[in-house]
Amino acid sequence: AFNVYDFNSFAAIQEYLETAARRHPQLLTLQNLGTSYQGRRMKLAKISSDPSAGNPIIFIDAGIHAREWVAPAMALYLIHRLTNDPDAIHNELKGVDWYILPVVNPDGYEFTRSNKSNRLWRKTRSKSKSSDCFGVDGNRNYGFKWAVSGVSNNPCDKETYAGPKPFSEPETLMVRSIMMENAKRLKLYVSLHSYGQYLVYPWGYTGEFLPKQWKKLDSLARSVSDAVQRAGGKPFKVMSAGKWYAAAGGSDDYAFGAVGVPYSYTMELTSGHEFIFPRALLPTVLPQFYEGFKAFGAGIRKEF
Ligand code: 0X9
Ligand code: ZN
Repeated sequence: AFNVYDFNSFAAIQEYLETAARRHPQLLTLQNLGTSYQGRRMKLAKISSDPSAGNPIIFIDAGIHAREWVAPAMALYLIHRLTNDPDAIHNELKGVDWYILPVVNPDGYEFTRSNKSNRLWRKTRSKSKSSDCFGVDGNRNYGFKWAVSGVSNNPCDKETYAGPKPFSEPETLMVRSIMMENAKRLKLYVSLHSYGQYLVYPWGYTGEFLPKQWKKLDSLARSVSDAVQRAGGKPFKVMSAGKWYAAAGGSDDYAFGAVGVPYSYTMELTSGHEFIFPRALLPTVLPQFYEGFKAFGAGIRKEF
């Protein structure tokens, strides 16, 4: 059964979402997105205290990289807090809608859960047409400056294969649709990952220059990091993604550069544990990270 302080199966996650939507129909609705490559049904959780108000939207996704289990756990914890905290309606949900896609890559996620030797799988599970290999790095598959840096063109590369073309994967296409359908109201996009406790903003495809709005991106990120630190968590390393290392085709650059989302980030929630995040730490770190999301919400509410 689903436990908010555990790494749950995709099936248990789906069941949790259905139950939560039934329990809080005035707050949480699920939008069917279609199916993953292997046929898993994907759902977007929309949390709003006033869906007809046309509020600014914060869109958060997680788990595009299969092995980064703490990311879906955080997305689900966020849903849990936003729908169960009695005061969320007066604070986090006031004037802002939260759209959350907790597992972007469910096929990869289930593959990493299937046995120990698959635990470090990163990519999707689509079959390549030009080879016997499987999977595309979803975070190299988005159609903005696709494949110009930090990618492999080899379908058998286990880490950074960008795919045969932009948006070759049904999973990245779904995220694109969410962004495009909500482009006007979408003010903040955060993609949750797990590596090195970084909070990075565009550009990711190059480290040679920054967007002209970089100071706003930087200062919102610093307010998030400060909030996590105040709650007892480790601070984030804040910079542009490309200053960390240049890699094109990420969802953060797509949201910012192609969709025009004013604030766009990749948030690496490692807390010192990279891919194999100890389950025992979840009750400590998820509430600390949650304070960072409150800071994100406060920043968006203030500006829009
Ligand atoms: O390489 C990635 O996709 C991300 N790091 S991870 O270790 N989780 O794989 C960082 C992505 C940062 N954004 C861009 N480079 N666009
Ligand atoms: Zn990742």
